[in-house]
Amino acid sequence: MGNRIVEVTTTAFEGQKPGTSGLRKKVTVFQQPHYLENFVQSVFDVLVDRGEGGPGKVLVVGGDGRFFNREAIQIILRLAAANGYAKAFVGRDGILSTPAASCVIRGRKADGGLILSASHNPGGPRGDFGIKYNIAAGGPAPEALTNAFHARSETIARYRTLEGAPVVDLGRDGLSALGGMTVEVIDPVADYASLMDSLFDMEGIRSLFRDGFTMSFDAMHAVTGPYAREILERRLGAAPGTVVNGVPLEDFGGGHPDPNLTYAKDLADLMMSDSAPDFGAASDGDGDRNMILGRGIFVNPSDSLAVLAANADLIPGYRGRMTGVARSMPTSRAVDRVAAKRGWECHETPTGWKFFGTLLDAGRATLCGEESFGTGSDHVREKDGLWAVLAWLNVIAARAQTVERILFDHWANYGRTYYSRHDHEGVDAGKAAALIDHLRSLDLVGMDFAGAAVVLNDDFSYVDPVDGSTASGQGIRIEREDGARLVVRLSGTGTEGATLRLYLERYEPDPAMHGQDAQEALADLIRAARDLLSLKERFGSETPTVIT
Ligand code: VG1
Ligand code: CO
Repeated sequence: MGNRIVEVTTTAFEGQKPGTSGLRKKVTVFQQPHYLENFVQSVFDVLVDRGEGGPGKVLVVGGDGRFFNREAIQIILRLAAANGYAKAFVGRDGILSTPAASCVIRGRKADGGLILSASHNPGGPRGDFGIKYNIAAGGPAPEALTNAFHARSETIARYRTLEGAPVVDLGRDGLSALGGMTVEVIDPVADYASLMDSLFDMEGIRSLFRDGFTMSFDAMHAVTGPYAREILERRLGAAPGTVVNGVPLEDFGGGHPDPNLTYAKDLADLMMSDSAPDFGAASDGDGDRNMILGRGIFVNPSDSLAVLAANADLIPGYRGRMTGVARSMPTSRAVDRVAAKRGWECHETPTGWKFFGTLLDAGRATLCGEESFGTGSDHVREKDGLWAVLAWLNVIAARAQTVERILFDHWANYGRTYYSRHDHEGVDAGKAAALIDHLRSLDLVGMDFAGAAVVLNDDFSYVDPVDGSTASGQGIRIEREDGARLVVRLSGTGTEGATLRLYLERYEPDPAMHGQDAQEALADLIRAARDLLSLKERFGSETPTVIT
């Protein structure tokens, strides 16, 4: 108490423009005096104008625990108090996974939340930091809002904070006062764990583990450790040690907490070895991504979405209430085939979870997913790593089949969509932009692409069927008459150079052909893509840095 609200004069920083998922920059950028304050005040200014933030409002704050998380939270709390917020819920020790933050915003009826995360980007003093705003529905702010934050950040001249405010003790649950604002430190896991209890056949999964089912969950030294331990080991009875790398570290143990075959290599190797457990899974820095593996088999995220949709009736929280599915444009069309068979709506949105929000709110999508190891549903408004793991466990328990059996059965029913993403990380940003411009200028319709004619070639744009908002320039699509596709876009989450992403897919209806390696099945398309893009000439190498 007795803390004085002060206005601090500041000057605008260039480039405070949120990308695919919030503002992500090097930690050193965020550590500059006024940098974080400017952005947070810009967010609050926009929200106050819209009646969604400031006086009397409730904010949720938490992050993935990476380096600078705690300092950032203290700064944010002081700005929130000085801007008139009535209450802030904060995860203990500043921790909230991204899906848990969404769950808390919704469950505690907050007006929004600030989530501190750069997801799977490396952490530590030389790593990345990030911040994003989620709206009252629990989802990432839509583009109209993030554009407004950016515009405001370009003209900001002052921010409001508390002078002489104490550092809030984030280590203990409970209430304290910060200026006129009440801070409530909450258990970061509890709300989320009870939501999971309400969705899945927990007893069915418990008996699976009781009967000797084995699993390895790699939390990658990131935020899901405490969530996975509580849910998998304590509530579901998975053997102690099921969760590995389960203590969140500020630098993620020096690793790259991205659950794919490259960065979660230890888990992938284990699952392909003779000592593989029945089931393997991993999650990313902020807990919204998932990787699913069976003994000796990797489940492509696009297939994972399709399998979960096809089996949704086996999961109590979804039985009989599937209305639609949605996937990001570069995600394979495996789920479209399930939707077509069941008569559900099927939506194709731009990359980034923010585009699913309106569809989920309107009840027009129940499950959604992205090829980038993101799967989720209308239970929150973020993709949700552990949710996907529990959904798979539920399906495995209900069907009493291995992951491999479930996958091959699915392909036998719906056909298999061979799919792969090739990333070229750290390429020259100017050259990458020039490549996209070049692709935009082409019209390939009618031309041959690796043995079949192109029927569609455009730069994807999207009209939201719920609110009519539009997004253009979302990725180059080259689609053949047989449905095979190449999609090319640039990453919007990196902090250095550019990352070029190539997405390839081809449909194979014949079950006799379902056992191929994806890279081999796509080899012709991959070759044609590299040639069309002149990767070697433009970037010096045509070999991707990451293949998923
Ligand atoms: C990537 C993925 C995208 C995902 C986004 C945020 O974006 O491709 O599907 O929604 O990351 O995920 P981009 O623009 O780099 O391709 V996370 O787990 O980093 O919050
Ligand atoms: Co993430």
